[in-house]
Amino acid sequence: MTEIPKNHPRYESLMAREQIVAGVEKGMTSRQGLIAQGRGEAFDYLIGENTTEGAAYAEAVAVCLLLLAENPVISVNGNAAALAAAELVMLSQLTGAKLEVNLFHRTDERVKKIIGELKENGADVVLGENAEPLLPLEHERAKVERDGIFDADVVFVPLEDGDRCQVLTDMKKLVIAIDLNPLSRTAQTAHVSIVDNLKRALPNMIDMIPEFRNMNEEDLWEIVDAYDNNVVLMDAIETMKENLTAKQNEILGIDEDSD
Ligand code: PTJ
Repeated sequence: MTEIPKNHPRYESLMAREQIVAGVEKGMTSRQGLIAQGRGEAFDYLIGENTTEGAAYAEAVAVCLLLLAENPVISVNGNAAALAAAELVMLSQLTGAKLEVNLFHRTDERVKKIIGELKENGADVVLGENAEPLLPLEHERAKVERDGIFDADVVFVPLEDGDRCQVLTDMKKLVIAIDLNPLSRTAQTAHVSIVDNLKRALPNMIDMIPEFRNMNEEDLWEIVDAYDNNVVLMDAIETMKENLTAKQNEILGIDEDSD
């Protein structure tokens, strides 16, 4: 692992890279996961490497939905496991959501390694080893467990690659996604799209749980029902446009505050 000094201006981002590289070295993360991380970094740069108001709102709604769900499942892939295994386990414990490993570049070895990582971080049970091709997809993401994603009413998919999200919504499941790319099929298809870095979104969600845990179902549904995912997606795109314009003005020496 490359030693990154804490005062490096890009410390957080470089550390996340190291985590993904370590995930590949451990056999949990796919090599393609390195590319996915790079794409995420680029969008994170555009959003300002901060949790926007819109993302915080989506995170709150996601927490409400997880608390309301009868059979919530958190789907874990190689990138999520490398970046935030402890937080995924904590979120599952605090909301009662099951953890299931579901991979695009699936191998039994990777599934076992990710389950091992989640258990090392405190998980008791992790589904995924007994997955069957139950989803109408022609790739390995079709393999899910009957008691897990197949039967879930709410599925939380941190870092997804598109078509499974569509299939899950077609199956009338409510889907929460984390994806820094607001233009992706996943972000456009999910019911709640969190346009934020997984590494910020999960701790935010964990911190929000005490605020919602004791609310009655009616109040939680009111929050969920008032939510419009398109507004959140538009907000993310608007923030990116504003950040690009501000940078452009800075390069051109235009003072935004002057008339
Ligand atoms: O472990 P596997 O085999 O299931 O494979 C996992 C990856 C992520 C490789 C696979 O699902 C994949 O190829 O995904 P994509 O199509 O590259 O999509 C990943 C999305 O996540 C992209 O839109 C990225 O912008 C986004 N992303 C990447 N890193 C982060 C992120 N979003 C939030 N936080 C991140 N850290």
